[in-house]
Amino acid sequence: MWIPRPGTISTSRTGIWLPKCRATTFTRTSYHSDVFGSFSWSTNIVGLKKWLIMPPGEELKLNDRLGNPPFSIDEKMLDEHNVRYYTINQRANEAVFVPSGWFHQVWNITDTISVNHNWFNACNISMVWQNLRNNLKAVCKEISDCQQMDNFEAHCQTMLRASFGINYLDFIELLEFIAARRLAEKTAATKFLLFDSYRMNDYHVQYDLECLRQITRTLTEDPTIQRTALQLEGRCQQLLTRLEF
Ligand SMILES: O=C(O)CCC(=O)C(=O)O
Ligand SMILES: [Fe+2]
Repeated sequence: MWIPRPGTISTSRTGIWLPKCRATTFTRTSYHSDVFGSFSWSTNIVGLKKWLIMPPGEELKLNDRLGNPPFSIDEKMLDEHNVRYYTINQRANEAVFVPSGWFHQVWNITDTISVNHNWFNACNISMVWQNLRNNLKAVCKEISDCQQMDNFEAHCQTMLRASFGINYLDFIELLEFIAARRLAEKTAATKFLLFDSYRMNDYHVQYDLECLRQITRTLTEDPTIQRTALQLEGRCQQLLTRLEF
């Protein structure tokens, strides 16, 4: 169950998992990698969970001939396909960190309550961008028979938002939002308190600004952004100008 925080523009979200469980059939979260290519942590409050988790690239060994991943996995399947993976038995008071792009499946071995949080930041933002690009490619391919229609690219962006959760404009707005905050931290006396008490140090601000510069440069060079009639290139150029002062 996802419980997004209301009223904030955020690069992260928090969920609470309250699964019901019977003695013989374990409830589970089926095989997946996390939304957008985000990081996640998951902490068990009570109960026992079992994880099967694999480093990026290993999941390709399980895809079918059309490149589709299986819905569910088990150890037998992983062994048969020579997948390198880890088994984690997570007890109460233990937390699991899931790096970006690591596919996993999770079983509730007993009744469990756990809290889970997904986020992205300067360390994995390029992964989110790659995922966004790949998902746009997949959408365009899926409706390529409609290429001749008016506003084909705008339709693709609408479908990208519907299937992936964000589209190019949303991504750029997110970068603009974070850039405005980091620039305010750097150039003015504004110091934002994060999580009510944490204040970013100068290195953190500097690092985020450098990553923002790099990713914005990448966006300005992206053929879809240059081509599109959505005026995305202008926005990226403006953002870059602000960042390269
Ligand atoms: O606890 C679960 O059932 C799923 C957790 C998960 O997939 C995650 O934290 O990424
Ligand atoms: Fe997950």
